[in-house]
Amino acid sequence: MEIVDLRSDTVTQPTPAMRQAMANAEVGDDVYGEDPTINRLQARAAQMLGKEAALFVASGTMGNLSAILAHCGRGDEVIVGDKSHTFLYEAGGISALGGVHSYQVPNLPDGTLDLAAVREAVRSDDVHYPRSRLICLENTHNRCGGVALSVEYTRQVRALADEFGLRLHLDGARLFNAAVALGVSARDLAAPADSVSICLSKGLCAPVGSLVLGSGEFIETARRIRKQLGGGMRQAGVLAAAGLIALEEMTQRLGEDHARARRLAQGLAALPGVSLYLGEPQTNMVFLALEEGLPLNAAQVAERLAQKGIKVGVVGPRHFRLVTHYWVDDLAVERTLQAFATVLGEARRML
Ligand code: TLP
Repeated sequence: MEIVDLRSDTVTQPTPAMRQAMANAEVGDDVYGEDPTINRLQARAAQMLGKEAALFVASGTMGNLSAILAHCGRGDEVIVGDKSHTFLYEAGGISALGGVHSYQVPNLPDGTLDLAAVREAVRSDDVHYPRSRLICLENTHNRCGGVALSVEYTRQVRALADEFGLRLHLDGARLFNAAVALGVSARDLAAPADSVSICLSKGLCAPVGSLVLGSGEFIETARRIRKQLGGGMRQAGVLAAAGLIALEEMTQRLGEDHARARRLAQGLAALPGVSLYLGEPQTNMVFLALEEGLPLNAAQVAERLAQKGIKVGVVGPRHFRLVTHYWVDDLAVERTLQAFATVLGEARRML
């Protein structure tokens, strides 16, 4: 039975073209700065995103961590959304490893932070307080539904950061999805931020890797932090080769994933027993809630779906996340809808 894996776009396998490029990649020791493929990837990413320099890192988590540690010292404070990936899902790395304190501002349903709330979060110069240093945004915003934050909003946050002498970091793990959804360039979305991290291994299908981008000086600091974190890799050009295809080719096709997410959402919303609790998908994520009365919880429904070859993410007692990606085609969408219809039908018959 072929498995449809909708748990995340992180499950994507490298494409045949990537495997070919990996086999043929020219490599060198990247700690010496001598891996030609990594150097090409970093230069190309910097050019695409309009930043001076870029650094190849092992993961999105390492990208955010090395960027935040490059901006902040011990006891400094970063203003983050309370549903941000950095706050929720990075194992507390910024505080555990960097001594960086976080101030969590509630994320609004559209993934933004209320500007007045951010303003209030900025600390005054008082010996009792940590020093506010950085604001972080996430685009697309994962736990707010894969929603895209506009260029205009990002500029407003930049202006606020400038008013208080703060820096701005953008977790752009899925920045290209945001760009496609908004019909703008990833470069324009990244422009207001001092630093941005992007992931190659999610919807873009590379097996491993992310990039941190910013000024030349900032990237030199991030490079040293990457080394401290044990992230100085050697002949990692085999990975960067796939990353180049991710940037050049896979960014062009994300609209297909968004269209399938919409199709999936429409089909699911039409079934009795479930609803789209974060609204219609803007990008490649569908968030679904089970009706209160149903006698099965999300884990039990997921288990029954898995028996039919459909894997979905369970994100709460009655909540699912389904993520479309390169390896989810039209047939996979139809199979998913059928499987949900069957399992929900079974659940209703238990009533
Ligand atoms: N997100 C993963 C899980 O960790 C939740 C997923 O399946 O979506 N920023 C954002 C916005 C992310 O969604 C993720 C991964 C990361 C950073 C971290 O990337 P990795 O997994 O490469 O460390």
